[in-house]
Amino acid sequence: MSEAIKSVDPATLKMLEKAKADKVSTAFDRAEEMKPCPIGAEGSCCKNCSMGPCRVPAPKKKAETEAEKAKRRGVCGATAETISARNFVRMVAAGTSAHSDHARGVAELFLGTAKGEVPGFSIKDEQKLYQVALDLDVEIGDRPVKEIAVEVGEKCLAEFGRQHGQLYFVKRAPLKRQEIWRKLGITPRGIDREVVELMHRTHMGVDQEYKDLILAGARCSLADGWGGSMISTELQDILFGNPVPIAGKINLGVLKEDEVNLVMHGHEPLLPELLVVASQDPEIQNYAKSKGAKGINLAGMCCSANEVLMRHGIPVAGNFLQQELAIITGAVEAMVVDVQCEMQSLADVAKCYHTKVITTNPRAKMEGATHIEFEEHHGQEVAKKILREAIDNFPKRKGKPVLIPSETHEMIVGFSHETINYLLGGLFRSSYRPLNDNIINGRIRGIAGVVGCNNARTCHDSAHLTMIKELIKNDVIVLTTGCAAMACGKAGLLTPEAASKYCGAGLAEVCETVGIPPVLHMGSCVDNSRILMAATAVVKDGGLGDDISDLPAAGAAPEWMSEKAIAIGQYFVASGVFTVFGTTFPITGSEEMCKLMYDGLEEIMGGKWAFEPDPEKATKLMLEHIDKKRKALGLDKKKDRVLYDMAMRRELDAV
Ligand code: NFS
Repeated sequence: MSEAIKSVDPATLKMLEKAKADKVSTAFDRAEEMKPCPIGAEGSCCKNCSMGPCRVPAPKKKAETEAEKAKRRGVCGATAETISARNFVRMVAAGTSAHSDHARGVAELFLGTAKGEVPGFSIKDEQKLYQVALDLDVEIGDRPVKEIAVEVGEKCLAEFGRQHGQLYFVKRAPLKRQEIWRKLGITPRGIDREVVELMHRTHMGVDQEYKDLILAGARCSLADGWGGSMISTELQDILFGNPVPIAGKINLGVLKEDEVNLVMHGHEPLLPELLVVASQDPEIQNYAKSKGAKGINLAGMCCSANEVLMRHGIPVAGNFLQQELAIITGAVEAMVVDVQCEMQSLADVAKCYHTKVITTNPRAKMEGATHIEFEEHHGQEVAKKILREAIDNFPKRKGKPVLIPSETHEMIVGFSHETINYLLGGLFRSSYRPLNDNIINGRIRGIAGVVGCNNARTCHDSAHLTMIKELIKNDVIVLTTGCAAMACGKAGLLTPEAASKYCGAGLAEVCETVGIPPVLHMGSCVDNSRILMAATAVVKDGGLGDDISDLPAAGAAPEWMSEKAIAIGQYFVASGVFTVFGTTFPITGSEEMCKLMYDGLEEIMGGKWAFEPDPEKATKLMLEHIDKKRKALGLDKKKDRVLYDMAMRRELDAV
């Protein structure tokens, strides 16, 4: 295999060298050794019944006769487009389930906390509790906080099993968007219901109309974006605090040679919150010292990292493709995992070093790992037990070769949509007005949400960085989450200084005036719901149309790999966003599906998909879309720059 560059991150490359020397196999190696199945990659394999798997790959020659096309069917007669749509929406169902099961766990813990039954947790952000209560039609009046919180918890939990009507947060969307969903019959009812219905529809012999399947997939995805993911974000904010800008550090260099290194990997911030507190306990600190360590160093990995980074400034060891590499440093005493994005190989890699992999969630066990279950009623003891396991492991590192790459980068993170509101408008006039004004006057050309995973089949972090640098160079402000956000952190894009270094003159001017980075880290993957809220806030502030689909905005996941990413993409599209995915795309085997997803959807729901593995070309598509929307809003004509005085501002506010 050719010596393609595997990562643009020097720390990653150093660790891959070490892996080679240590004879440890990583995802990078396995991706080289095993080629993906081309039929599966294009979504043309149906294994939903045992008459198959049936394969209906795209025809080799372009023009296919009707007779040839008619032959390209599964045993049951399913067409390529039905198979492709079924596979696609099953990914949406799985992604929605992942985010929503996470949300259910948070809602249960929230309710327990509100009732005072869960030691170690409390309601930290009362302000946000009141805001959320209003959206859930919970009366505030002069009721005690506890009572309000219990009702909020109960109502959120009921959203999963709701059978009729619509999810509460649907009404947060712009009115026009809600109307589109209603007309299409895709307003999400209950979260579990949408997932179950999608699994039913895609069972052998049920829904065989690909457009109908995609609409059902949209409905399910909306139950994620405006349901499960949004519930996670909101309740986590109330429990742990709404993020505000905070400084942090990122990359494998955050691991420390002389301390006990514990990496928190996964997605749910519940146990990590307790680990943060317990690690500061003098008893635990002294225990670490008794074993010869200078202290305890907590670091995050994947989306758990984003959660504790944004709220506590805990350093981040790396993103998805760096999970094995953290262990390969030889410096990690324990890697604590919960759910999602954890490679099964961690247990094998850990065998080559002294690292203990500790699983903590009853839903996610791993052969070869130690299981210490996070039981919320004894959460604090569990956290201490895990820390002691890590500390006990520290002496085993002695005498073994350790190589921690020196790379780390500073960053500013924690831009919730409320924080953006405050930063832009100031404490007394919080508003998105200055953002809208700058989009209208052209200093900012548009908004992009660049999110999602890493993928071992493409150069690690490369597509994220190529795309994001190009966007900010073209005056597009970028909102980011997940592994994309971490790629930006490592490359220095999450600092206010990045504005003068990488941005076009207009965006640089705005960022420098407000004092923000041009790329705003909004959190973990469930926090993509914050992007929906930010987009809605921009619409509601006025001057840029009356729906999300009117905004000069675009979304992308250039290095996606997980089913969650597909669910996110689908709810972006169903919310009116033009969304570009890279790597491969699981519908390319059906021409009809491609026509619908890349084109037809725009007419019915305002948003649409695009697939473009080349990040430069993908960025071009985003810019073209942004310009198309600017033109539709009449913002394409060059306007003189106006410095607003108070009178003009008041006039603007009155509109
Ligand atoms: Ni989200 Fe992808 Fe995983 Fe987080 Fe990273 S891989 S879809 S970004 S860690 S969930």
